Amino acid sequence: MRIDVVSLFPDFMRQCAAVGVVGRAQQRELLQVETWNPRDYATDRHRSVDSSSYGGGPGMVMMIEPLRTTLAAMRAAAAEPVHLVYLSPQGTRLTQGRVEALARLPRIALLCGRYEGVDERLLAHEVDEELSIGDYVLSGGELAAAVVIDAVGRLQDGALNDAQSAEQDSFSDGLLDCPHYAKPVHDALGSVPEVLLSGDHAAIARWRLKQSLGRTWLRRPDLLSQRGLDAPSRALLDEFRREHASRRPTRQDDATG
Ligand code: 4FM
Repeated sequence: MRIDVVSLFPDFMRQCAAVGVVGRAQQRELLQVETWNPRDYATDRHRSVDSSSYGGGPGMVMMIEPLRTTLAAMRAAAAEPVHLVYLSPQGTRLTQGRVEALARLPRIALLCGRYEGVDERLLAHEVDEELSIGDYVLSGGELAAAVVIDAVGRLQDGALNDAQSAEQDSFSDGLLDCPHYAKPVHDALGSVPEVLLSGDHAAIARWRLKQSLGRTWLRRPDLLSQRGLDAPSRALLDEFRREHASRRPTRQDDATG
């Protein structure tokens, strides 16, 4: 898959995409990230990409012309149509489902805004989809684009090894992830749950699903109502609830009740 990023901070975007699983996916040629800087397509002697906002007010707005020229150059370097995503708090919330759909496309482009916004006419004519990574305000679209590159890049075939496989992810089945434990078995902070040491793979899978159901119920009940539960999962969650009601309180109860 190829991802083209239109940004005034191309070095930052390349560095974001160069680390960890996604960096390795690029080395293995499963993913290609290219950057386009609108500043390079500005035509006046100051290489301006922004101007003041009609209607008044303090902020600057990214102008149509440098962006249109940049996007034309980007699209001219593509054999196929390119699905252009604009990142902003006004977009549809990004979900793992949307990430999975984007990951199946051969090519997407991410448009990163700066200043107070991008000229609405450019957005209306060029953008296929507006996405938000969450209800908070960043100073530009770059970090949101980096989130998309990471989430989409790690799903490319061969990017994850067996241990990391995407089937194990939170949300892959609409539930939160179960707890994980590393060495040592016994510590002053507590012991690893015994079932995880039992070698009984069926019992371990059952425990993990129960924990996933229980945590989703405690922390993200909205996800459970979306998903609905089959009879075995409902029974497991009931078991979790009974154990949860009779457990000793923990620090996290301050936050989650
Ligand atoms: C976006 C600042 C465009 C300026 C932003 C411009 C964001 C988010 C975000 C900031 N993007 N999810 N939340 N962008 O805050 O995606 Cl011109």
